[in-house]
Amino acid sequence: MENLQMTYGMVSKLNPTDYVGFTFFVGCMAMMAAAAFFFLSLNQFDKKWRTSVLVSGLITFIAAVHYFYMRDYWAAHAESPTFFRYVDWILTVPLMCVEFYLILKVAGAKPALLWKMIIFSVIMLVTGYFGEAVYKDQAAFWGFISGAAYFYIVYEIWLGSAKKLALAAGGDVLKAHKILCWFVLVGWAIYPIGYMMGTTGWYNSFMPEGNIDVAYNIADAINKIGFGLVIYSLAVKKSVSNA
Ligand SMILES: *C/C=C(C)/C=C/C=C(C)/C=C/C1=C(C)CCCC1(C)C
Repeated sequence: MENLQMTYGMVSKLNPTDYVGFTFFVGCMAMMAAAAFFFLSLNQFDKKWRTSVLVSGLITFIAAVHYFYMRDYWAAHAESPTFFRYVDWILTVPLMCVEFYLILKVAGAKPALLWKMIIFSVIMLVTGYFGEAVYKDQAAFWGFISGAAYFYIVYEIWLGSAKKLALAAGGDVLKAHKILCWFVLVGWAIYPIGYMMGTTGWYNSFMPEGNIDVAYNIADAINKIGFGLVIYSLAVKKSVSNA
């Protein structure tokens, strides 16, 4: 890949056609702005909803810090910052499971549901890391295991016990749950597509080759900030109606 950078002191020079570097830079700013937005909005909510918005702020804040590292790593080495990427995910994806759990708590969600979702998301990420970074020549195999864990999460929230709790809660909670379900089905599906574009496997015959980081960066912006905004607007509605 053509990506020439020279380092002058602390700031690396980015090539004007380095779109990967561009998305890393925009990612830093977007995550940082989103985190500031969520944190600064906290006071306007009822206590019960504050924790949910706080978690949205933590997710985007953790991502912002990792994006600063990933941006620098890319600028310095012109290769995927896979390690930092997965450290970010292993922290933020379980926090997204916490978001699901917190909004369903009003309908009586038990911690067992939370742990089930966290365990499956950790399986999804650890096996994805194996395929992407450790056993690269078995990327298709590890991607398949990871995909199975992903489908279990999709099943759980769309049709399983999480869905039943959302139905029991009804109203704004049910609506927010539905939107979050679409995020997981469509927004999260960008990740396995990026994985297939950037690794070697049977799918290379129909998957266009592409930059894995552009796909992941776009997906992160949609999912982390979008997810947070859904929670934010639920909290706004709930706090206004109780006032
Ligand atoms: C904020 C970060 C998020 C929401 C990350 C989500 C990541 C995934 C849904 C990754 C899924 C993968 C597969 C389903 C198969 C291939 C390997 C992965 C890890 C890219």
